[in-house]
Amino acid sequence: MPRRVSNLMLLVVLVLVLVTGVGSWLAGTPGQRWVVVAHGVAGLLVVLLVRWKAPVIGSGWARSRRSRWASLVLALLTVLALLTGVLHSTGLLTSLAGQRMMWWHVAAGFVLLPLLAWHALARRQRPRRTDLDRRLVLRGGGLLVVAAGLWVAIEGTVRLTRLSGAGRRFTGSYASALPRPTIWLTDRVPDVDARTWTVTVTDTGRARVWTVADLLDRRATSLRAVIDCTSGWYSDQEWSGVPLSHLVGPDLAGRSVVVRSMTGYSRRFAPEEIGRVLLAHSMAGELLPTSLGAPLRLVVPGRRGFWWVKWVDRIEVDDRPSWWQPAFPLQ
Ligand SMILES: Nc1nc2c(c(=O)[nH]1)N[C@H]1C(S)=C(S)[C@@H](COP(=O)(O)O)O[C@H]1N2
Ligand SMILES: [Mo]
Repeated sequence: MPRRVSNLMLLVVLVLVLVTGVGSWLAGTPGQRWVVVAHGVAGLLVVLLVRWKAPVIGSGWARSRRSRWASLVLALLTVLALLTGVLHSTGLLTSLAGQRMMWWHVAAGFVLLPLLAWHALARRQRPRRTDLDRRLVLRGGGLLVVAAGLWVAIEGTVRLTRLSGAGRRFTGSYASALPRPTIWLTDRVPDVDARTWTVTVTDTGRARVWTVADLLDRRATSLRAVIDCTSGWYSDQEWSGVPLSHLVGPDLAGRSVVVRSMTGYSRRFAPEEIGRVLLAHSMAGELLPTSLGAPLRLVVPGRRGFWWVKWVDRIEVDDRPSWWQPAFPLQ
């Protein structure tokens, strides 16, 4: 393969890795499993492309440009991301220096991102129209088949040898007996006093204020649901509380519902989703501890953990569409 072509192919695959990696955080139902599988296969494609990249790295290094050190760091971070990905998914090693393997994997991915952008610009390769010929399509297809085969072989080996990776959920997460108190980014556990806590529900100018006692007095609805954090764990629990549909609506057509934490953290939901969302006060028959969102937190079956807003104190119905929010929380 000409160097230009293998360089470009590697760039395309790396972009695919990053897109499916972030996409894996959105996978909440088994039907979205393919994103997580695609991430694994794309990662293995990177490994296969090393064969063509190695001579490029060799001659680049020999040119002794000062920026070669930045490229070296990029290479090391790529190796770290690949290694931590394999260690996490096989279960060979699930934590390192007090952090879960998934944490290292995500950290490597994020630090790598700006370096990759710089490298791709500084060592720009101009694609030629003739690059995309039959040979390239065949070669690309062949590599994809080999990568998929490797993925199946690794997954099969993990199951046959009963490595702990075999017990992972379709999202790649590991079971945890209890949910792990988790902060998305920079949020903080607030001071909570359930006796004075209120939830204000507003809908087109009208507001209704509920105390925790009001909500505890209502007959609780219970359901089993899995909370599955993007940091790589999940926990299957019985949650009890008040269905969100008892507090808002019913005429929500064309509108959406924002659920806010006392901390400012929030998520917006489409009307058709509200039916399965619970405003929970209890887990496994006990009132929630503060770290897990007391006095009231959301339970959103089929959605990843970052949708399960903790310390809820405001619920607002407005006319904005449900996609009117960043794809991920910012705090
Ligand atoms: N207010 C608030 N709610 C939040 C978060 C947060 O940082 N702030 N973290 C989210 C994330 S990333 C997850 S995985 C779950 C974790 O719930 P737990 O701490 O009960 O395990 O809460 C979600 N709700
Ligand atoms: Mo999370």
